[in-house]
Amino acid sequence: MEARLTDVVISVILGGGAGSRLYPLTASRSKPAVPIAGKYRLVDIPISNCMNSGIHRIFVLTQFNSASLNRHIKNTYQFGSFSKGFVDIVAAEQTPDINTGWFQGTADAVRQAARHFNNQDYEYVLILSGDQLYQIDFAKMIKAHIEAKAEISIATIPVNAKEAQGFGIMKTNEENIITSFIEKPNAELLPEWTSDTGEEMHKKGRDYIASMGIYIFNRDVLINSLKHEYPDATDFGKEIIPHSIERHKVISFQYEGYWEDIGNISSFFEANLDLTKDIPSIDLYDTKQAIFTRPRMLPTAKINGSLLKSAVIAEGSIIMANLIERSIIGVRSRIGFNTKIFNTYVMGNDYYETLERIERHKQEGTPALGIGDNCYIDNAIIDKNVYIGNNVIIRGGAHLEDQDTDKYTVKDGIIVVKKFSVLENGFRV
Ligand code: ADQ
Ligand code: ADP
Repeated sequence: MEARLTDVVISVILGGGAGSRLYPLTASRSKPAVPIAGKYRLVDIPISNCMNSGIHRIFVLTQFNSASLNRHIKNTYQFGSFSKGFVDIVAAEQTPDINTGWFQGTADAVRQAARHFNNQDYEYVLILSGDQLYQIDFAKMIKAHIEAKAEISIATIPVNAKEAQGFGIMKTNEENIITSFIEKPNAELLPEWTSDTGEEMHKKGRDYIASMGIYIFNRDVLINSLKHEYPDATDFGKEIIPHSIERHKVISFQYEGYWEDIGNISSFFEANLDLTKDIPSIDLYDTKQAIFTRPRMLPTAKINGSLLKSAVIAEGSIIMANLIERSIIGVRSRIGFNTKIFNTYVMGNDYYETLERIERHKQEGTPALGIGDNCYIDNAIIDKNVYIGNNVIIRGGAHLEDQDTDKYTVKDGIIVVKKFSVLENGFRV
């Protein structure tokens, strides 16, 4: 099955629209390049799921093609000359013949990218979101799609009423054929959209069948829909899927494992901190469903006199801190003496400073790369390459209002320190 899958399926990953929901993490990088879990990037999740499912031809659609995303993809996903595998980045572009501008929405993005992928030999397209955390075997979904002789399949998950308002919600018949679909129904409409999701799900209040934004399309159905049937449709959830229910055989592939949409700061933060649990919802230690990333050849982490509780520490870190609790410390982090860190995702650094440079910072009283001495950090995301001095206090929480300054942003009580920010000695939020 594995060898065949990659011959008949190509995968298209929706790498992000305007990226405003993850601002400021997307201020200077495209969404697929946003770091997660101490050493990975967002795009590693859907790509790894494809690889583990035997799908090796992958297109990543992004609004801008940053140098770091390119380098990451090029240096991570290499296929031998005997493989047809590749991971290609397709950026929104303006060409002289078609005045494309930015991708308008998910369907528009795939329509424009079709000229890059449609010269491939394939029968099915797997369309994936770039901002979800899960480990799914797509081979099973494709098998179900083929066996049901479906034209479109949608991966679905039971959700509760509150969540249902943020998703595409559907009804199915006994053959799992989707009979109706509504994108993000408001509270008044909800009662009409409950389904029998089984006793176990019903007990948890998960009575709605939600689209995970993961689709399989037969080749001709996709190209026809985008080019001929709905040439002006910009979105799958709002337009293509609801219209297709009437014309095509669209089936639901129900999934009940861990799946988390991490499209905004608060869900991104929680999903990262979930990894500090004894048994996290996503298993990064399961080699059968490994999440891949760029091998960096970094030295080991070095820790001196710190108390670590539920801490995830990435390679290349140098830690003198007093206490780190329920936090993720990313690659090449440097954390000074007597510092305490709680409920925080420190993304780490892209480089080290030399000992001479660090000495000069000391003499000049300027912060060095990393986090200094005697700091207190709680409820925060510290983006890469920040220079945090000594005696700095960053205390997030419900008491803070949403705000955006040149050095940090507050969203839902979480303080996000921006990439390359310098927080001088004694700085307080
Ligand atoms: P949303 O997640 O709200 O709902 P959308 O904002 O369209 O849908 O994003 C889907 C994915 O595509 C995201 O990863 C996003 O970053 C990316 N994306 C958006 N615009 C893009 C563009 N122009 N170019 C490239 N990528 C882009 C969708 C479905 C719902 C379903 C949820 C599940 O519409 O029916 O329930 O996903 O999360
Ligand atoms: P990683 O995958 O380890 O996070 P990348 O290789 O994608 O890192 O990014 C490293 C980035 O850091 C590159 O853009 C590189 O140019 C940049 N970089 C390396 N050294 C320095 C430095 N001394 N100052 C500023 N940027 C640097």
